[in-house]
Amino acid sequence: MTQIALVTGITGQDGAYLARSLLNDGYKVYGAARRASTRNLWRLDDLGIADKVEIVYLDLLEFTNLLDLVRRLRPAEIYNLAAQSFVGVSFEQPLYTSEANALGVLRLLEVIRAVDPKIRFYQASTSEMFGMVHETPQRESTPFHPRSPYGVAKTFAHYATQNYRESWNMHAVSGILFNHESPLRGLEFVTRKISATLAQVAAGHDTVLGLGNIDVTRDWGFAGDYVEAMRMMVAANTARDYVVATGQTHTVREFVKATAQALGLDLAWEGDGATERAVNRKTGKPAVVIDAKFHRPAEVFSLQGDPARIRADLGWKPRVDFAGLVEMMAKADFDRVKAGRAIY
Ligand code: NDP
Ligand code: GDR
Repeated sequence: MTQIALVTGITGQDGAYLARSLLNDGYKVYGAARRASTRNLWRLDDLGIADKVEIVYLDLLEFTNLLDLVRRLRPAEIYNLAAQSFVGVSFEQPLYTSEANALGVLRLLEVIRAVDPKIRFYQASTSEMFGMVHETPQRESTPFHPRSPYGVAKTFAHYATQNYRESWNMHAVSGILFNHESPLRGLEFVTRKISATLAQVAAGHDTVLGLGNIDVTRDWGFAGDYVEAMRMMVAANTARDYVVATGQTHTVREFVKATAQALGLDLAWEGDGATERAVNRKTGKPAVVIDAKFHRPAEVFSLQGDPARIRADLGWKPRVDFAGLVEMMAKADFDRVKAGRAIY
């Protein structure tokens, strides 16, 4: 019998990679999207699966909408990837962020409890819950200390998922995923902003990359690897939460330098703090500057995950390392710029 999966956040980065993985294994995939005024399936187009995913309308704020959908589709698995996922914007829209990222998850859990508690549920938890970290590396037992309305809302959702698992015996699991990136990453996130902007500089465009705090460190992996971890957690015999990370950490500055190198850009760094910048030696023009508007009211300075538990229990490990990720993203954006294709 064909397995049915419902993937919320299908128009996002992870939705596209997860849908492709499920389709490859013969699943019927319903992709849940909010109604938009323009078609926003470019990621599914990029992976060549737009006509294979059946799009349904869903908004995490609409309880009846969720209830009707789950009743009608009766999926065996629900992956909740939908969220207001940009940390920076969550400081400007804390209430909306909480409606979607916290209460939206509770709505889904209630719907599953009412329709069929046997439906397996995946919640997209995040390393942002560790925030101001209490130990390094961070593992499943590390205390949470979120630093943004986004992190606070995701922490509520994480505990709600755990509570439904314990109260109603549901196979409801959270993946505590560290940052994962790809050529399909949204342009406002720092890695993609770097690869897309420096690709334009390398192609001779008159563009400058403005960044906030470039001393912060992140544990960056490849999104295609991380959606496999989601599936393993949903398929596991025991419902358990896992940290998903590479265990390696780099600064934003290192990401910039590695991307420049991958693109053959020769940058000369000068100044420090707010005046630090990198000049393109070929043109003599600044290619990277510090712009205070990208600083956050509270920052998560450093993240490094310990994926030992998921490796031991489920055999998951990342296949793409930092250098491979940087090269993949730089090349994809350079090819897009050279071909005059949309950057999105
Ligand atoms: P994206 O921002 O690329 O995608 C988010 C998706 O959620 C989009 O499809 C968006 O739709 C949808 N969405 C937003 N608000 C609503 C709503 N109210 N109702 C229904 N859908 C909504 O995120 P990613 O793919 O990168 O991340 C997937 C999930 O994983 C998110 O929950 C994110 O918070 C979490 N996460 C991501 C990590 C990462 O490094 N990528 C790490 C840890 C957790 P639209 O296109 O209409 O905006
Ligand atoms: P993050 O990702 O906040 O970790 O959340 P993002 O790429 O936005 O920021 C990473 C770090 O880089 C610093 N930074 C900048 N960030 C952006 N976006 N733009 C800049 O110009 C810039 N300059 C410096 C940030 O301050 C931050 O420290 C992502 C999202 O996918 C979340 O949904 C997810 O939960 C976490 O990763 C894990």
